[in-house]
Amino acid sequence: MNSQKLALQVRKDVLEMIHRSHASHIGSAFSVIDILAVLYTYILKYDTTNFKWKDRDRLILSKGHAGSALYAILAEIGFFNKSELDTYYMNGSKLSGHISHKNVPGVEFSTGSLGHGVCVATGIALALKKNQNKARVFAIVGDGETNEGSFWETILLANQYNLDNFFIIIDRNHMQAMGDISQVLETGNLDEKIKSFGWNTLTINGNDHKELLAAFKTNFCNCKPTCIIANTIKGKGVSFMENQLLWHYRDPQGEFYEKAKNELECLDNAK
Ligand SMILES: Cc1ncc(C[n+]2csc(CCOP(=O)(O)OP(=O)(O)O)c2C)c(N)n1
Repeated sequence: MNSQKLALQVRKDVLEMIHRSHASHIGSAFSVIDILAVLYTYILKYDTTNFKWKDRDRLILSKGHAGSALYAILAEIGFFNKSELDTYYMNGSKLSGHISHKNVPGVEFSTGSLGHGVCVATGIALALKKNQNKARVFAIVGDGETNEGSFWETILLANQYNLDNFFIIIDRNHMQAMGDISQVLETGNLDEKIKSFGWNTLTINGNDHKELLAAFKTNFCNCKPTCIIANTIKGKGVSFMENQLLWHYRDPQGEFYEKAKNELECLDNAK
């Protein structure tokens, strides 16, 4: 399956998961799906039959509230049975609302408390380097998440240790839970700021698969970590959810669910 097809299928899966369970964060999940689809289709080294393969690339979804997107990708590519997705956010399910690695093959680390996952990812990248393991580490953070002080500690540390095996992707949809980033806590020019800490930086359209692929394949050859600032649209893929804060928490029911489902079907038929 190519990354476009995977992304569309995952949007459909996530819509069903969140509709069924009355969970939140559909806008956050739709924002990051293209990034995940390109990574899992073309970039990451993994083995679905041996999740703990020591040379695998590691992906940590630091914005763990968008876990539905990662669960759906992992099921689609065969880490576990797709029927598990039906249990998402239900009592007794392994698939909790904020992502969990407990008994879920393919998930490296449980996240949800913003600013934590990216720090753990830094530690893993440092350990891999010390062990001369060539695997790479990818951490996906939200732009609201960059408000956390721990994010900036990571930016300092990864530069100091020349973690050229470490990649941060900022899902920059310009919104967080309570409003626009500019109104809650402005982050300013992330590209310039992070570059000034010694990192390689790239700013791209994070919903465009070609741009994502080119960014992931860029080789800077300078022993420095890389941050990709991926400009995205929160709620991407469903017209009435795009850039609408309401869909950070609201779950699609009734006519909203039907309309979202139809729009995704139309996208499928247009291919
Ligand atoms: C430490 C911490 N504080 C607050 C929250 C509550 N919270 C959940 S999602 C969210 C907004 C995150 O915004 P962003 O990182 O931009 O991700 P987006 O959903 O926009 O993709 C907040 C504040 C949290 N999960 N963790």
